[in-house]
Amino acid sequence: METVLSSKTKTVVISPDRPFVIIGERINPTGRKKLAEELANGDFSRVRSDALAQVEAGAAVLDVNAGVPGGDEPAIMRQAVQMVMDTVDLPLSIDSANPDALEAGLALYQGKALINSTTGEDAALERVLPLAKKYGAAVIALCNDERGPVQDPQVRLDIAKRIIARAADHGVPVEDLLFDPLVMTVGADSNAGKVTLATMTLLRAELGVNLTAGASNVSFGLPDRPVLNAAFMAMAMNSGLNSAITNPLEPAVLTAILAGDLFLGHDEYGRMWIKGFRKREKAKAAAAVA
Ligand code: THG
Repeated sequence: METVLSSKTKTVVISPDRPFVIIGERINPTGRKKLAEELANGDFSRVRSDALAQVEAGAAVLDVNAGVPGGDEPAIMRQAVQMVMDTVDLPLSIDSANPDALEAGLALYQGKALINSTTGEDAALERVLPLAKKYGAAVIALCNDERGPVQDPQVRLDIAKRIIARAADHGVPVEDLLFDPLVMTVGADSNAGKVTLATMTLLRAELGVNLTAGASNVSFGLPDRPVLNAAFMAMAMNSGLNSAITNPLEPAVLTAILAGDLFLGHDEYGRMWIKGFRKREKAKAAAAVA
């Protein structure tokens, strides 16, 4: 199962047989007051610096979310996508629950983008699947529907099956779907981690599909989030997660991903692990001199 994304000149393949794909989460004003203010005022300089920093840290795809409270989301999305395209050359994940904002980003994006996202709700599927078809984009499919998130892996699997059927009706193949098992904080429900991990295992075993997740959600509201995010990432990779919307600038998360790839046989001779080690040593040395 290969999900292919592309920018003007770069192709990224998400597959169970390949290294984990990091989708950088940082271009998102949720929980970032300063960024939200800047976006509302037409200042996209932090979008540029966040794009550069995440790519340098190892992101293969960048998520772009323009959801500023009270803001003109389609207009902000357009400008943010343009800024990212002008800055870096890699596939984008266009992140919005608003179909107009999704289309604003898709219409000017040059490449095969990732639409983030549709749910299994009829209304969402009927709006988002035609966009995927029209723009040749891949889509993240959230495993929830009219009922909201259900704490039962079997229900999440059934929703995924239904999304596959509806996507086929619209001419969107299963390879162009990335399933999101729904990551919610264990700070609110101590079973949330277990349910999500079981959903990943079930989706992989029953459907063989590619997966992605908003992995940092798992620790909302708790202290020492990077440690939790890193531990969750390693467990999730072993449950079949092969891409995630996460923060590559967080060293604990990045090293957990590199270690996961090594342990899962996706890093021959430990090349990526050793390269990452050298990069960290170099950064340490540079910081000591400064
Ligand atoms: N699934 C899919 N898409 C998603 C999510 C998901 N997109 C949004 C979100 N969830 C994933 N992205 C983030 C981005 C940031 C954070 C968590 C998830 C985060 N931010 C810090 C905070 O809010 O405290 C702020 C960081 C900062 O201050 O710099 O935790 O589940 N398909």
